[in-house]
Amino acid sequence: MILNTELEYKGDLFPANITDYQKDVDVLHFSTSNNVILQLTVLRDSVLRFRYTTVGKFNNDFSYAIDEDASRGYNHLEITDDEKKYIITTSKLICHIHKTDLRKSIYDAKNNTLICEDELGFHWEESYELGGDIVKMSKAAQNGESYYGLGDKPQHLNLKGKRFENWATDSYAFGKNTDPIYKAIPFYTGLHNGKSYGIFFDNTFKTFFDFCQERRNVTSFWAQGGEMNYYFIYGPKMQDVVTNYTDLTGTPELPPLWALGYHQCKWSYYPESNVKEITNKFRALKIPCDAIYLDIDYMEGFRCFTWSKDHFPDPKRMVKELTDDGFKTVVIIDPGIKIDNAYSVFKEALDKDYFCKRADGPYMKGKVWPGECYFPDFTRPEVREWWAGLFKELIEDIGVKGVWNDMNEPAVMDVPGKTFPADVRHDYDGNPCSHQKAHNIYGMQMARATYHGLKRFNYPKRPFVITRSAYSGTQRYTSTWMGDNVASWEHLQIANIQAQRLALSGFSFAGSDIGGFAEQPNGELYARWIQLGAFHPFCRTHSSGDHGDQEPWAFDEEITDVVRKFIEIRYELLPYLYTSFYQYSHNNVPMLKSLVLFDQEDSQTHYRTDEFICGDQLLICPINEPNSKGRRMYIPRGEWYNFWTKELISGGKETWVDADLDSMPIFVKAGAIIPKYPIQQYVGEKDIEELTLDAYYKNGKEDSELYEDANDGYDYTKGRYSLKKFNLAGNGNKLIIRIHKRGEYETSYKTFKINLFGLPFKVKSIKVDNEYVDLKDVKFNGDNSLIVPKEFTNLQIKG
Ligand code: MIG
Repeated sequence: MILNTELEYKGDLFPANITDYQKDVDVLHFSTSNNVILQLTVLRDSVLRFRYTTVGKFNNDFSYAIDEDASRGYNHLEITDDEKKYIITTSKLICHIHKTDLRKSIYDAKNNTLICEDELGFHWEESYELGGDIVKMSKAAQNGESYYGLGDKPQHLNLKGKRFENWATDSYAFGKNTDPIYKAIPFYTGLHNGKSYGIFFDNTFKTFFDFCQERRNVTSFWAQGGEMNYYFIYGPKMQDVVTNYTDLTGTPELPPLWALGYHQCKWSYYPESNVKEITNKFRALKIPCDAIYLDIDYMEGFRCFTWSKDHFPDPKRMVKELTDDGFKTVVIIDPGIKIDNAYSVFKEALDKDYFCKRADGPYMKGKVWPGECYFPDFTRPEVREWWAGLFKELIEDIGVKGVWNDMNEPAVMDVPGKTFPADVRHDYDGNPCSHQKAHNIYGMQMARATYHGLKRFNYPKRPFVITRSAYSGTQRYTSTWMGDNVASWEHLQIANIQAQRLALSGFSFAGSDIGGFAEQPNGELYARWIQLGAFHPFCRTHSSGDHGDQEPWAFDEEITDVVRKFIEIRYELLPYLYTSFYQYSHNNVPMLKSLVLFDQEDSQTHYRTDEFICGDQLLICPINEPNSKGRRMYIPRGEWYNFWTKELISGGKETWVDADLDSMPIFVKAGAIIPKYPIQQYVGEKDIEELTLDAYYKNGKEDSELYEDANDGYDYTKGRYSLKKFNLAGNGNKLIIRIHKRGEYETSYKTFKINLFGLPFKVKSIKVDNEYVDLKDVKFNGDNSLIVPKEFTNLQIKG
């Protein structure tokens, strides 16, 4: 078994000297005298792929992670060599490959500074037990280097000094040091000397990453099988590293806008009367909510695609009534299919031979909620197709709008390892393999099949899927949550870190179980958690049944008011969040930005964890401790307005910020134009008759964006969207706002209400598109707000 640590284990093998070099356009092959081949592909000027074999021949090249639409192409490629090395030069990078041992060094092409260098480089250990190799890579750590990424790890944002394992694991009530948990996202970014690069180790076996834990100056990563196959992505801006990784592994299409609303969940709301009681209460208390979830108890004996006749006698009617009240119904679907010959889903899969099998032929039998189950092999295209088809009734007929995939690590009860044994067979899309290789992508392939089912049967509306397990690239199909967290203050911090970490690992559409899944929060903790969750791309309260109620009104009235207030802020900010989603979906930009991602040149940001930017102009910092009246936080460089008091503050320093229970530290970047909807109880409740723009004066320039479309459906792909770019420029006693519009979508509203904050002068004149406006004609109130037609292109305000 793997004992690897580099120092402990002495059985490592290494590449020998290069004996042959071949080039086929942008794919280079370097072969050594001991049968190692390095295949180097130049994907982009800043993206190189390194792939190794130790047997002189590569296996079929196949990846679930890489998006088929990933960009490719470079401006420049030149290959030369000297006595010691090959030199590959693109417009961004220079890569040296040493002739004696295949080790590599990568430099920034602009100034020849070292970015990343092999220490031992590629090496391997023969795996007599499993077959093949344990493939390893080690790199020299640079001075002051920091590391970020790896998906859902609950530890400090900066991974330096730690070692991690990637093996999707059901982790009820995990803690800060639990590793691994539900997801396997083998991507990280390194940052040193102001420059950032990323490494995506696209290997689905159990992988390990060591960030200077074993040896102070070395980082390494290795896998229990498969190929050493990784992508090197250069920034130097971390944001470019993340967007390039996200481009490589893909982004989701836009979700329906309601999916960015507030969701209420519980294990479990049943029977129907209980569901109605909850949804009615939301409306009665005027707490906005768009989605209600049904956990496993809605089914008949936990059989997927069935309904409990006792608890939900007429699901179609119920779902319709919920829909009429603005609630979208989301139901859970697990991978385990109950062994029951009278159950059609089971029978069909058995007849068609769709279930996973053990190495010697028997089916993979495991106990989950329904009792003994078999499990579909989602790595087989026909099985995914069949699975997608199973959603017809649920979606098309009954009207369910979203599906929640749980237990897809896959989790199995009462067995060692809590998952399939290693010998289970998978098709792996025509590359048959054992569970060792398929484990980490099993959940992803389930969510993918679910997504295709929803997309088909919900058409022309957009699908909504949420998954617990994921591998790199899963974000193309589904949103995600962090699994079974705990109602504790520490877990509030963990949720904050996980959401940021997932965003910088390409997976923005994520949120925690607000309030905690296990145990019971008090009202204060719940309120503080809603405050954070309101600024996460996915916003849902969820909790397990055995620990009491966890609805916005489950505490006292003061708490209910705080919860309502923050959910209302989220609903006002929907156009801002949707624009941010558009920037993610379209430009690969993460929806949350840790401070290090926002300003990597400021070394103060490298070890910050609490503060983050939501979208690109709101600075958020949750209150993580009980009995707080505020907290100290770091304000990044630049000018920021306090969201509540509109007071202007210069960043680059730590400061105390007041935040009683009904508040939290929120700042707006100076110059920002923040679009706002009126408060609605659910998306689409109101026709938007006027869009509010909160414009924050800046002495200088700032750009903002507003993306809009029909909020559902696919018309936007045919040009029916509206993308407005705002340029705000302030200069002494003058403020100019310009708009450039793209796209053919006509918004329902005719006017903007512009709220001006921070104006350093008293308004004397206003010009809209070069026409002076009579100050009496524009509704220029004492509160510095004015109403202008949405078609305006140039607004000039003078003091
Ligand atoms: O073994 O479906 O993480 O969100 O409520 C527990 C019941 C199974 C685990 C999920 C949780 C869900 C629960 N599930």
